[in-house]
Amino acid sequence: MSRTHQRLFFALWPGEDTRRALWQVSGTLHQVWNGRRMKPDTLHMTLVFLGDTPVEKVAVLREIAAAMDTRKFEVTLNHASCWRHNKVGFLSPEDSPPELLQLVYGLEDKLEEAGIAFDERPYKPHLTLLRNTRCTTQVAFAPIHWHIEEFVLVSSTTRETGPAYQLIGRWPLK
Ligand code: 2AM
Repeated sequence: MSRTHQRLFFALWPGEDTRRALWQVSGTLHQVWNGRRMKPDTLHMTLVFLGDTPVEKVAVLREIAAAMDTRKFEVTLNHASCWRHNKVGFLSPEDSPPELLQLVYGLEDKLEEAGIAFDERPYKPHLTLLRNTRCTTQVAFAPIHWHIEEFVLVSSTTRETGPAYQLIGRWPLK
């Protein structure tokens, strides 16, 4: 692992109850779609993906995160789908709550002002449950109502067993 850079992203990190519900849906989808299930303790929704970031920028990232004034909100994950190009199977909200977009775009604006690079492709809220999968048919599941009370900064390293995530900061919403 590099000492000068960390692979970072801002994310929503589920609490235990939501994590359990997500794992259950992942099992339901996996039975039909196959593929590889993401481990329950790694499930998350990315807000902004920074990628390899110089470690000296982390202090600025903390300042940016602490200055966000987004209110608590709820995300309803009621849609299950796959992307063809990367074979990812995911849940997403049919409607993105305004607070979610405010948080994402707020972070992006501040990162841009600070000259910190991030993935600038249009934001598509999604929570990956399966990799190497194909959506063969629609699968019914009970929507997950996820109460968002905080967001986190995550450092990602690649292990033989898959990605390992470490939470290096967490900030409560208002
Ligand atoms: P994914 O689940 O769709 O792969 C850690 O890799 C997290 O960052 C995952 O949620 C992953 O999304 C996301 N991610 C990885 N590379 C990314 C990129 N280039 N742009 C946006 N998000 C990315």
